[in-house]
Formats: sequence, structure tokens, C-alpha cells
Amino acid sequence: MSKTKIVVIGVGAVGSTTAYTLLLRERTDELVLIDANENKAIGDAIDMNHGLPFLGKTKVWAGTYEDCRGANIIIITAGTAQKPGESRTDLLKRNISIFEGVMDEVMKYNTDGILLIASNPVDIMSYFSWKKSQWPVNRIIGSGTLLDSARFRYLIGERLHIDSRSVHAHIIGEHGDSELPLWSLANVAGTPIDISDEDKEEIFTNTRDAAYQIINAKGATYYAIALALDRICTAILRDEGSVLNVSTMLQNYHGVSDVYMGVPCIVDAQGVREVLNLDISEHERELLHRSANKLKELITSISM
Ligand code: 6V0
Repeated sequence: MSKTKIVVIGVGAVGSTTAYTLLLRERTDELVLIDANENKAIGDAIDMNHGLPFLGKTKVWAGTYEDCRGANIIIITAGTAQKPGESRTDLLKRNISIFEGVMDEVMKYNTDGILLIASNPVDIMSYFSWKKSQWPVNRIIGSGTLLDSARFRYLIGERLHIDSRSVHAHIIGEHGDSELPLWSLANVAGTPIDISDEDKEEIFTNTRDAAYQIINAKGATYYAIALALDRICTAILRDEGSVLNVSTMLQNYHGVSDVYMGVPCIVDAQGVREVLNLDISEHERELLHRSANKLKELITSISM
């Protein structure tokens, strides 16, 4: 079997927690850490290497862009984190210019891997990466609403006293303020979720605003997103065909085209193999369009 390699670009809170999660779960043979702050990457690599006697044989090092050569997955979490009170869209211009540089470097050394984008606003950064790279859309994946869906499932599970892994429920659309819950399809063992409208509203609000709550409390969010990124990497490396709500390019999805957004997709070794066309309600369709329009306006505003 050939060796697997994952490169993490940007080892701040999200990148280093993701790398550590991949290490703990022994997901890959080789793990490369790259950051504009070289000392952070070097320090993280040394620290993680000292944990290897308790783990397995993963090779971890602080690398350069040349190390993107042969990587199966390149995770990009470089950027600036949301500040308290700052919307994800405010980050956009700062992060686009960072991505310009990062993508130029990555593409010198890798042309057939999968790019997994986490930097915010993730749908726009994924769209930008696709546009810049001209790679097939299936190989440019945004973390999308996978984290939001996990938050949603957790909160529903808490309300029902049911293991969140047994709750099937989706958040789709923008990873951000215009995302929407698909209550019409939410279920436990095929049974619709029977809670009051007030409870539904509260659960969705807490899902949508979770990042603000966590950032206000401790400055950044990183544990759950690291697990979400690990989940996507696993689906790719093991060719699982898992249904995950990642951000992908939509074409005539309930009438939405030419925008990256989070929707349930089948993810395997090719990346996004297929987008699942869900039977959503008319109201949900309207909200989906609203979310798509918001993202398209942003794309136009920075003339991509
Ligand atoms: P952070 O802790 O500031 O880390 C960012 C890292 O990127 C730092 O170590 C920087 O040195 C590094 N960096 C900056 N510019 C470059 C560059 N040109 N090349 C390489 N490295 C660079 O931020 P944090 O880790 O908290 O967040 C990273 C990004 O993830 C932000 O855009 C967040 O908004 C986003 N998140 C996305 C989530 C999602 O669900 N998709 C969830 C949480 C955070």
C-alpha cells in the first residue's frame, strides 16, 4: 500500500488541533505542518513527535510547500480568525489575499490531490480556490455545514435525550448567518422530530450562533471543526462514500447554480462524488435561494 500524506497549511488554533486529531486517530502515514509563522509549525511538530511513543508511527514534520508533492489531502486553515463581534464575511478580503499566495505555492507542487478548505468564509474561500486552481470541482471541498450539522444534531439529541449519532438532521447553505435547518427531513430512525416550534427555533438559533458564543467565551473554535475535518479526511482516505454536508459547487440544485454551499454530498476517494438532491419543502427552497444569493453578492463584490 502506498503511503498517505496530509499537509495542513496554517497551524493556528484550527490547524494544529486538526493535525493533533489526525495524529491521535492515526489517519495518515505522513503529516506535514506549514505556517507563515515557521516557528509555530516547528514547535508543533516537535511537540507532536514527542507524543509518538504513546501513539503510532506517523511521521510529522514542519515543512515547506515542496512537501505538498504527493499529498493526498491538503487542508487549508490559514487566515485570520474571527474577532469577537466580527462577522465571517468581514474576514473575506483579508483571507482572499492570503489564499492567493498559498494557492500559488501549492499548485507548483501538487496537481492531483484534494484541497480541503476550512478558512472562513469557507464557501467563498472554496469557490475562490476552485476558480484559481481550475481543478475539477470534486477535488476542492469546503468543510461547509458539516460542523453546523453536528452542532444541530448534538442540540436535538440533548433535547430528546438521544445519542446525537442517531439523530439525522442537516444544516445546509452558507456556513454562516444565512444557513438553514432542514426540519422537514430531520428524523430519528425515520421518525420525524416531534418538538414545539419554539424549541425548534431555539435549537436552530443556538446552532447558527454557536461560533459567536464560543468565540465570545474563549476567542476561537477548534475542537469540533478539527473532528469534522478528520471525518472528511477519513471518508476520502478510506474511499468510504459517506454522506457529509460539505461545501461544493452547485449546478441547478433546486434552481441554485454557480456557488459553493454546504449540502449533503457523497464523499469518497475522488472527493465529492455526488451531490444528493434532497426533497426539501418550498419554504426551505426559498431560504436556500436567499443563502445562495447572499454568497453570490459577496462573490460579485470582490469581482471573482
Ligand atoms: P489562527 O489561530 O489565527 O490561525 C491561523 C494561522 O494561519 C496562523 O498560525 C497564521 O500564522 C497562519 N497564516 C496566516 N497567513 C498565512 C499564510 N499566508 N500562509 C500560511 N499560514 C498562514 O486562526 P484559527 O485557527 O482560529 O482559524 C483559522 C481559520 O479557520 C479562520 O479563517 C477561521 O474563521 C476558520 N474557521 C473555520 C471553521 C469552519 O467550520 N470552517 C471553524 C472554525 C474556524
